[in-house]
Order: sequence, then C-alpha cells, then structure tokens
Amino acid sequence: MKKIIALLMMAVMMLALTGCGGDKKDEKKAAADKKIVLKLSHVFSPDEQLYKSMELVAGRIKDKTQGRVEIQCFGQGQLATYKDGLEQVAQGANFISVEDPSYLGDYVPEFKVFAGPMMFQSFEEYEVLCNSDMLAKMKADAEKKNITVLALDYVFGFRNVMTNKVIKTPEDLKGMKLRTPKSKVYVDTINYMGATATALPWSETLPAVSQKVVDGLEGSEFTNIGTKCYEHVKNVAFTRHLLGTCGVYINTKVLNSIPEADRKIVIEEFRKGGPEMLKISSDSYNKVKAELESKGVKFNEVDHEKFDKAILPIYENMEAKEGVKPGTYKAMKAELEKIRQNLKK
Ligand code: X3X
Repeated sequence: MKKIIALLMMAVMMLALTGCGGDKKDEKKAAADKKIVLKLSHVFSPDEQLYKSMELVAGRIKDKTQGRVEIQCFGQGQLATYKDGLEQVAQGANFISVEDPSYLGDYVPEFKVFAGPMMFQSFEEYEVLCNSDMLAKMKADAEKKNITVLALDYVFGFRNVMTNKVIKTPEDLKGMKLRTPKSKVYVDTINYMGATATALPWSETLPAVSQKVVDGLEGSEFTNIGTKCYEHVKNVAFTRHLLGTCGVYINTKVLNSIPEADRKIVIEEFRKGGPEMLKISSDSYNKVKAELESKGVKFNEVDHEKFDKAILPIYENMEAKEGVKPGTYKAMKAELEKIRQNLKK
C-alpha cells in the first residue's frame, strides 16, 4: 500500500513540474506577445531628412523601450500614404501616418486653415503656433476622432514653384500644369495661384515632369536636392506658398494600448524629433541652396502681393463651404501676428 501511495505522490509531483514548465513557457510567450509593432508610412526618400529623422526616432524608441515597441518605417510610399495613410489611422490600424497637416482637415476642418497657403513667414513662428492654445484645442478635436497628433513640426522647407520658366506673377503661371500632392488645399492653392494643378503621388511626379506630362512641380529646396528635381527643372520661383511640413499621427486607442511607461517614451521621442528636424532644415538651408545653384538652378523672387491676393478666395470658401468655423482664418492670422511681434522682442 505504502508503495502505491509513494508512486501516486511521485506521479502528482511529476505532473506539477510539467505544469510549471508550461507556465514558464506561457509567461515567455505572453511577454513576446506584448511586443508592440507599428508600421510607419511616408513618401520620402532615403536621402531626405524626414526619412532619416523617422529612422532615428524609431531607433530611439526601440532602445528606450528595450525592444518592447518596434516602429517599422516604410518610406517612398510603400504603404498607404497621404489621405489614405491618415484614414488607416482613423480606422484604428496599427499604423503611424507621417503627412502634411492638410489631411487632418478631413477630420477637423480648421486644420485646412493651419495648412493653408501664404500662412507662414518663418519656421520659428510655425513652431510657436504649433505649441499654442489654439492648436491644443484643434489637436483635442482630432483626438475626438481617434487621431492623436504626436507632432506637426517635421519641417522640410517652404514650397516653391519649380519650372523651366521664370515665374514672377500669377499671369506667368497661366496655361502651366504643375504637379502637386492630392490634397484639396494644395490643389486649390496651385489653381488659384494661376496654374493648373495635376495631383499625383510623389512616385509618379518625376516621370511626369521628365515626360513633360506637367510643366513643373512645387516643393521645397530639400525635396529638390533630395530627389534630384534639378535634373528636370532649373528655375525656382520663391512663392513660398505652403510650408513643407509633416505631422505624425497615430490612432488614439492604439496609442493608449501601449503600456503607460512605453507610451510616454513614444510620445516624447516623436515630440523631440520635430524641433530637431526643423533645426537641421534651418541650419542646412543655405548649403542646400548653394548646392542647387552649383547644379545650375536659378532662383528668383516673385510679386508676393499678387499671389497673396489670388489665393484669398480659398479661405473664404473654407469657411463658407468646407466646414471651417467662421472666423478661424482671421483668428489664426491675428495669433500669428502676435507671435511675430513676440519673436521680434
Ligand atoms: O504629405 C507629405 C508631403 O507633403 C508630401 O509632399 P510631396 O508629395 O510633394 O513629397 C515631397 C518629397 O520630398 C517626397 O520625397
């Protein structure tokens, strides 16, 4: 009998031990499952600062979370971009969209004004506005639509008109087709400036320029140097009609599903990367411009008064027909004027 009891006890112990092994395996698996992988998407090329900044921020997040949060960066439009990228975010995908703020206007119309033409005169005033109460309110409205705006200030320079013709006035743009991204704010801007906008994704842009499907494009000097636009277009008119900048957007529920300590790291690192990139863009601008000049690119100033006047109906339409709260344009301009005065002090 004693023998039987001893044998039974041994069997129970063996079972318990196997069970423990199972638990350990489960724990390990659970820890591995907790690893959060997010895909980040944008259209920029490896030679451009935005591409590098995203890699840098993703690397820092991976290091600081000890690999618990992995952000896989996909550039050059390999995944959903532009409006479609932001839609992925709004729908709740494990996805980070890095795009111009104009696309936020589909969810919070006031962002159309923020991303509108002839709004900014310097990177600095843009940065201050990004951190203002006015923008805090707009970001809170975006959160109500499940979009968390992690940053707005990955700035890559003012966008100018690039063609093979010297452009100084809206009349000079008559009959010219210019490529622009498929954002209503951008399309309207180019049309009201006097040209005809052809909306294309970046991947189709340089082929369209080289095959003369369009007469040129609009973009910053950083886009020009980073993607070799200068091989096709030799004149840059300083219209500075839009500020080339990207925001970083993530679904609010997806963000909140990241454990708090790691979530803080994600937020902090994306916040830090914006001003860093803005500074790099600002510090390297003269060098980039000189490099473009050495490639045969010529720059000219334009009649700003005429262009400023030409685009005004865009803001009137935004408030009359596109859901922007009446008075937003005036309020934002006033806020910017205050910021400018303060920056002068
Ligand atoms: O939404 C992000 C940007 O506004 C994209 O602008 P786009 O399509 O003119 O691309 C700029 C380039 O520098 C891409 O390499």
